Parts: sequence; C-alpha cells; structure tokens
Amino acid sequence: MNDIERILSIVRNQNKWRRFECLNLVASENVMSPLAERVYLSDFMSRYNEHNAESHYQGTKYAMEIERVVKELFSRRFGTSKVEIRPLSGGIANLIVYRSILKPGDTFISPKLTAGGHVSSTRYGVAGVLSLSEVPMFFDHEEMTIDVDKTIELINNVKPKLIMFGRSVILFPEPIKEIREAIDPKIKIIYDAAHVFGLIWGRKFQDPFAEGADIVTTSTHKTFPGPQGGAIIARDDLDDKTWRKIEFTTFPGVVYNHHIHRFPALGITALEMLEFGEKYAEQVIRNARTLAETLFDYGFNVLCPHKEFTASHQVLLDVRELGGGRKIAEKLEENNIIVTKIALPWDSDKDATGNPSGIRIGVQEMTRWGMKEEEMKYIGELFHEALNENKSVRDKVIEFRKDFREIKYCFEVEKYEDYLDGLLGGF
Ligand code: DSN
Repeated sequence: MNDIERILSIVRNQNKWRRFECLNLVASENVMSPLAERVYLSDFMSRYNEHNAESHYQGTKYAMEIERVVKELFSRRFGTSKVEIRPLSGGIANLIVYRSILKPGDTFISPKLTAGGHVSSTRYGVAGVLSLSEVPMFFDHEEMTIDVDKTIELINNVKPKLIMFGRSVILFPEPIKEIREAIDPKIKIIYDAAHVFGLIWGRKFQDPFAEGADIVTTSTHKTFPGPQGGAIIARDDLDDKTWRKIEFTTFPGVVYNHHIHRFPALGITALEMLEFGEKYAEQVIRNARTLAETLFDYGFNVLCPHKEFTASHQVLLDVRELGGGRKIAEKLEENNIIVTKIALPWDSDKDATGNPSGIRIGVQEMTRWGMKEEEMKYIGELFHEALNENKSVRDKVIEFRKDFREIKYCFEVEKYEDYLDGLLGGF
C-alpha cells in the first residue's frame, strides 16, 4: 500500500467504523445532516475573510453574505442582534469573553473541573493561559447541581466581575435565575451552553437569557448538530461597549481566518433546528431517561435515580466497582460502544485523565440516527451483556446499526439535487 492508499484507507476505515458500525455515545459529538455535509465542502474552504465592519480582503461578497445570513438565523431564534459566529470552538469563544471582560489577575467563579466544568474555565485551560484565577462554585454531589446558597454566599464575598455557568457534565439546568436574583446586577453571568445548546435551541432545557444570563458561549457541534465551531450570543440589551470589545477581541484579537466553509453548514443546521429542533430535543431527553432507567434496572450505579436520572442528553454511571471509567470505556470500545470516561465530583483533578469514577453517555447522535425508547432499552441490554456478563456484543452492535443509517430531523437532500449538482460542478 503506498502512502496515498494508506491515507485513503484510513479515511475509509474511520467512515465505516464510527459512522456505521458503532454506537456513538460520546456526549460532545454529533453528526451533521446530509445537506449540511454537502455544503460543508465548497470554495469557501480555500478563502480568507478578515473583517469587522468591513472586509480587509477582496473577493468576499459571498463570504460576507453567508456570515450575515447565518447570524440572522441565530438572531431569529434568540431575539438578539448580538451574535458572533467566528470563534473556531467553544473554548475560543470562552477565551474571547474572558479576555473582553477580565484582566490578568482577576478572579472569576466557575464550576470545578470534577463537577463538570469545562477545562477552558479552569487553570489548566484558557483561564490559566490568561492568568485568571478561578474560584470553584460549590456543588451538591447528591443533586448533581450547583449548591445555590453556598455559591451565592461565595459570590457575595469574592465579588467577581464575572461568573461562568455551564458544564461538560450536565444532567440538570443551572440555577441561573436563583443566583442572578441574589447577586450584584453588575456581575456578568456567562453560560457555556456547549453541551446543551441543541436542547436549549429546541426549547427543552432552560432559557439562559430569560433566566438572567448576559452572554451565552457555545460550540456548534454537540447537541446542536452543526459543523465543529464556536459562537457567542449576548442578550440584546448587553451594553454596546462590552459587545464591541467581544467583536474586537474576536478579530483582530484572537480569530483571523475564521474558516468560512463552516457557515453554509451552520446555516443549514440552524434552519433544520428551527424546523425540527423541538421534536429532536424532546426525543433526546426521553431517550436519555429511558437508557438511564434501563441501566439502573440492570443494576448499574446510575446517578440521580431520585430525579429521573437526567434532564439532558447525558447519563452518568459511577463504575468504580467495575474497575473505573477508563477500564469500562475501553471495554465498551472493544464492543464498538463509544463513550467517554469522566471524573465525578468526588474525584481529584488528576483522576480526570487517569482512571476516574465515571463514564458519561450521550444519546443525541443515536437519536439523530432514528433511535427511540425501544432502541435505548436494547442498548441497556447490550451494556449489561458486555459489562455484567462479560460477553462480546460487537457483532450484535454492528447488526443493530444496520437499521439506523439515515439521519432524521433534517431536510431531504433529494429536494435540492438541482442546486447540489452544480455546487462543485465547475471545478
Ligand atoms: N471536553 C469536551 C467534552 O465535553 O467532551 C468538550 O470540549
């Protein structure tokens, strides 16, 4: 096999394995719709468009237009003109917001890493890079939510300029409203919605702006099933000075070439989510609860049985008694079941990359492949056979996936064949 064939075969192997032969249950991943994938590959992938009000490049009339159209779609959903879609990831969106509001040495309050806080909001990530000092919110291990009373007391003592909500391990909505009402209105509330953005878009989780958040940062590829990237959305009445700072920190501060080729796919995904988002989000949550209940009935230590296990796309299992998160995630991978090991609140930061207590399961992708409650029950059975009975279920998984090869909650590509034929035809 020569080097070209080697590269082509790696891509073919990836496509065959992860797309059609696995149960993809990583809570931070998803698949784009066929139409979004078709428009992802275009001439935009080769172009630059550095701009604030005006582009500093020539040849950018369509690049400016597509960015404007996608921003309008986000504005339509969130009722604000303050939308920034150039950040290349959720972490970079966080970097931009932190840098726009805080100075090196400033303190802010965020969820700790092992309570699901994103690494960008900790000393190991962006916050550390910017020399910010993070103070962790208090967390209630039993309820798997932020401890409101203790956190209010903390905020009132520390008096930060900014607090950050939102987590990578998130079963239940954040207590934005309770905390907003009890703290200095000048403190900016940011919500890193990356994990639950699709559920928020589909109006089935929480409404951060109605509850008092000033700014939402997000990625665009987790429960929101778009191309990989980031975004910042602020409430319309956020002061213009802060918003301008965010725009200028984006460019020329942090993001130069913002990878324009993402935008057509982001626009198609936004339209699909406007049309199908509510049904999709509802099914995601129903599926997560069904899977959690099934696993619980098979004897797994699923977190929060007293709260119907979850209100998001995630299910959390404490697998310490089975050997720990790393061991279980690896064993599941041998069976083509892909999850992530995850630190739970009682773990140390070091455990997060070692052998933490938990595994995190996300059902959003398999929901898009058309799975519903019945399929979740079968997935629970496969976990039981693989982990409790130590049987190989790899062949069963491959067989099971054969019936789920078409993405739902999206537009039909066939309707747009005339446009799509001509898309790259002139190359
Ligand atoms: N850390 C990723 C996750 O939640 O899987 C997101 O950046």
